[in-house]
Amino acid sequence: MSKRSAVAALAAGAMVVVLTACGSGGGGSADKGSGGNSPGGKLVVGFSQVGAESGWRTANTKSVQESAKKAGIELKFSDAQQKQENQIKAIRSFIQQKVDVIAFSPVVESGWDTVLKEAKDAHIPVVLTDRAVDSKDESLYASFLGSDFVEEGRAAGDWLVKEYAAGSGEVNIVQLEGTTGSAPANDRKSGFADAVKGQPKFKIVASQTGDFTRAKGKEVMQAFLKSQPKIDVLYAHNDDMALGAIQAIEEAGKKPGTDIKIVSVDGVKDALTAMSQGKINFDVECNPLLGDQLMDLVKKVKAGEQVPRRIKTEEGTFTPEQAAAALPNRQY
Ligand code: GYE
Repeated sequence: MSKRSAVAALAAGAMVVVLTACGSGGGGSADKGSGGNSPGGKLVVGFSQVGAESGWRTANTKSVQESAKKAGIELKFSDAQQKQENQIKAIRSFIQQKVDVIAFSPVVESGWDTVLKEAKDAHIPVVLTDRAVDSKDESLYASFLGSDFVEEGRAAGDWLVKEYAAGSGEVNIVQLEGTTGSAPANDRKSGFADAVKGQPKFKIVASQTGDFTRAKGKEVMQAFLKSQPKIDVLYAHNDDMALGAIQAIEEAGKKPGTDIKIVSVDGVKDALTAMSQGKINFDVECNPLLGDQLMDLVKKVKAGEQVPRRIKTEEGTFTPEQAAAALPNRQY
């Protein structure tokens, strides 16, 4: 599936490279045993997912589950509902069950050292996927597979700089931030700030978290519209918040994409549809289809093979024309 989406995006003129490595072996029934190299030699992986907060996340979960099945890996899946304490509990339970490998997407960057040390002491390797941790001790995890969120933020900012080229007046920006303390919120914010810094005409007049959800994106945008007399641009850290904000803007009698320009991140189908209707002006792609690469990584880690510390997903960007061209083949 990742290959197909890459082809679609390439056809649309966006630069998308998905490094895919398919696992082998058939699917099969789940092993309810105490885990760890279950009978039949099936690899058991404990996977702690952030939640189901966005279209990106839903696509990511589906990709991981389908790829595990395809690779003949038993996946113990746990949804943390955007709470770190739930992820810590899930990881402890995976340790108890003696899974072969633990994979997880950390909801926030800080506060993982203790539980990761517990996994290390139990000799269970950990692979990070999608989001990073800020642990200084690199021996606490084997590898990190995911996007470069700083680059994504920078791409959003670079677009803005081009859009408002020399001569244009003051540009008031409101920012919808992702989950507080999460790697994509921290990095998309800093990458964007970096791209517009040194150009005083760009003013971030309000910035608040919308927790990566549509409902919160709408709510916070409503508040921005009330408190800010002039908003030129909305920068949303993900598409779901942008889509919620679009509703708020329309309900306030304004035209999204025209009265307020919108730049967002993810590139999910609903956002590409909104783009083709002129409601989002620029979207930076973040690829959720990490399943095949993750399963390949997990197998290598379990086999004791050398793996890269950091595996980056390469991504592109969408203009409205590119979005319209990519839409018919978009999988998520
Ligand atoms: O952009 C957002 C999701 O971590 C890259 O999490 C992911 C982000 C994604 O909720 O939609």
